[in-house]
Amino acid sequence: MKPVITAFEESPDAGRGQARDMRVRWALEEVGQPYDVRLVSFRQMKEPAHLSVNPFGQIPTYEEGGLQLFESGAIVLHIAERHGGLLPADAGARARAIAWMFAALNTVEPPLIEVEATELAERDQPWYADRRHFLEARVRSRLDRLSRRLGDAAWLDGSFTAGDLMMVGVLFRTRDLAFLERYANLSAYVARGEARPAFQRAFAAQRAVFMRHQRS
Ligand code: GTB
Repeated sequence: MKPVITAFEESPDAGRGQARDMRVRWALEEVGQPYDVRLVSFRQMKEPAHLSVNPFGQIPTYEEGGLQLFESGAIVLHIAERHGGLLPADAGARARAIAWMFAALNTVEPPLIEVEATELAERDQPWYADRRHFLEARVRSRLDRLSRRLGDAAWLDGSFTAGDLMMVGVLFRTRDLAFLERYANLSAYVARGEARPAFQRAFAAQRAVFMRHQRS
């Protein structure tokens, strides 16, 4: 049975792969699992049918048979556990890969989101410059540590895992914020992720939604 995921009918990112369905698409492409996409409008996301799958009224969601999931991290972990290729067979390495998924979502992504949010919602406030400075310092402290840990390695812990997929998925979104420029190894790491054929297919698929919408 093909899983069905949800994505924005009209993504505000104009097909740049910034919305979180991108990481779910990428995971499905990595494991070779075909999927369908149900596009939802902002109005539909807040209606009972969608809220019954994601109580916060957001995308992405994932449905497969009787299973309904929300949260991109939980969805990617589910995909990685059900298919080969994204989690190592060794129990310790598997646990570490999952730890990197949590690190991406719980330690690296939040300060980045805060920077995006303040830029969007608070830039006219008199205290904006101070707040931005504070938040940028938090992002840099996370990226400094991540950069030091990655060093010259290709991936975070040996071969490519769901931990790298999530970390690249988070860092990929920061390009507009120009944080990666000062970390050559993190820039190369993200570029390695983006060069993967599965990433390319996922990116093309989400972009096709935007292009179709442009034409209609
Ligand atoms: N923790 C959840 C997860 O990981 O799945 C967060 C899900 C989430 O933030 N979903 C967003 C959403 O549905 C889309 S991805 N927002 C609608 C709402 O809350 O009403 C966040 C996002 C949105 C838009 C852009 N963009 O335009 O560049 C980038 C990222």
